[in-house]
Amino acid sequence: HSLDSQIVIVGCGISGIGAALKLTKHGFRNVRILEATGRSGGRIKTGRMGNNIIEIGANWIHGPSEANPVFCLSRQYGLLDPESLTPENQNIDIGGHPPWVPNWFSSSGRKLTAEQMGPAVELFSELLEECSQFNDKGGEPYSSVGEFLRTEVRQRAADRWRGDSVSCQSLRMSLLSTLHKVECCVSGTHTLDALGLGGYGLYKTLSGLDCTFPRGYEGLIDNLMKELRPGMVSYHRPVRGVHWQKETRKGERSPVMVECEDGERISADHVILTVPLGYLKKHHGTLFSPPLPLHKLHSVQRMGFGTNNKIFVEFDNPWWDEDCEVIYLVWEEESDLADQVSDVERPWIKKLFGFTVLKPTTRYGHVLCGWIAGHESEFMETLPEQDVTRAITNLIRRFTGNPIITPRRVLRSQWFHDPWTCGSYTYAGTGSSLQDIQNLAEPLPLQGEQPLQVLFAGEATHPSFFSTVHGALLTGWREADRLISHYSAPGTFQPTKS
Ligand code: 6YU
Repeated sequence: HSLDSQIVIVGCGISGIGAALKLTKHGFRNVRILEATGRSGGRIKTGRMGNNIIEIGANWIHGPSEANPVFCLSRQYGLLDPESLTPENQNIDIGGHPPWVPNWFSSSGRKLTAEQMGPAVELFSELLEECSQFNDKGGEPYSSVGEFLRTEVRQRAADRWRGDSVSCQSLRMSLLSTLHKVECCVSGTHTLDALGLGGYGLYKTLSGLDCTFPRGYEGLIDNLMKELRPGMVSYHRPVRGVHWQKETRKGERSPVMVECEDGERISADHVILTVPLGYLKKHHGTLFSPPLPLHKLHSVQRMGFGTNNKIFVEFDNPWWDEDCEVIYLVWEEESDLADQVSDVERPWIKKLFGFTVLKPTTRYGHVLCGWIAGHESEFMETLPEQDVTRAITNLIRRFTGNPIITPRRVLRSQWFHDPWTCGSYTYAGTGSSLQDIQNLAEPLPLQGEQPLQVLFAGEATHPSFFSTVHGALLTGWREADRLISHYSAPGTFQPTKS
């Protein structure tokens, strides 16, 4: 009977959990999840710093509104603050960039004003908005977001700021360099030169002002896990091989064989693979036999997967304004948007764009979350904790002009060296297009006696919500639906557009 099919899901992140739930609710009896680590949630990971809850991985529900399944589930489980549930909050359309109240500090220890900085912020958001339109318009005047920004910034800044003082113009150029680093964090890339200009507009935002989980993102995972049959997940069970068949003999059962790190071999009719794109990039050569078809492999290579890390810093007293939500650090001598990592002497800490402020203060005390992307972020992961603390302390002393200020505690994430993630999340690399994401999502083999042996879910496979939790969840549901229609109405499966 079709409901007796053996289904193995690799990975117990939100996409794997979503797939398992949908399949078991439909009635499939033999679904199991193999997870490499000792926990569920993957890149949804809530930790502690002292008495505070902190998010090591995913931070916000991006676009919390009716169209967002993560919002709807979290509301159903009672995990959100009342403000995030209001219709007003759901209707705010921020286009991916929340209107946070900023403070700007410069490397000479000065606080900068909105009057000085405002025009640079406006120019940068205007250019990003233009970037997101190339996908619909078609055509890429430049190959990367970085190249487009560099060229346009030079022209427009010279035109617009002609009447302003040289020092003011130069500070604005320095802020543009900081905003470049912000975007590297948002997209999880080393440099905007690696972001495809056409691909940039593939990412779609939903309405709703981004919100957090007062008791931690992992509450969502805990609630979902309670709905799964106990024992369905095997922890500490990394998969090292997926053996599929290009051609099967008629009537042959369980055509896929999953090989675990401990040597165990599990036969299955279908495998849903939810491992991160970073893991696939690194291990596809040994993971698949036969190897991935070339078009699929090329898409794995063209799509980008970079690193974005957080460094949490706790203070006894705030050095930012009471209403401040984000702190930008402006290095005065920096003035271009080029990839500056070629200078090996350049300290890694310069890539940290600044901090977001954990709110409300009544809950968190005075805790900042620093953000750092790219190779410098990957290097930071290799340093002993006290080196990171020292670099952060010196940085804050310099930008505040206060030589004795000392953080109470520092804690950082290390996503690049996480062997089961190998980075943070997906971006559309230069030369990539929607076709690449569709190739990533394409099952193996699509046709033949035994189709749908290996199915692909995970955030990287969502056409417009890659890099997010809601994107990941939707792909888990999509692959479960693919199997459900395979048995109930073969040949009719159409993934929904969103
Ligand atoms: C979101 C946010 N957020 C910050 C940081 C990170 C991510 N995301 P999983 O990896 O969860 O699961 C796979 C499992 O597989 C895992 O458990 C592994 O252990 C296991 N596994 C691997 N190999 C295995 C093997 N061989 N055998 C067995 N098991 C194996 N998303 O919505 N809001 O604020 C953030 C953020 C630091 C690291 C995020 C955020 C991304 C999500 O966390 C992520 O997509 C999902 O959790 C992935 O779930 P999954 O199931 O696919 O994989 C304009 C424009 C630009 C475009 N980009 C824009 C935007 C925004 C992205 N924002 C992110 C921001 C933050 C801060």
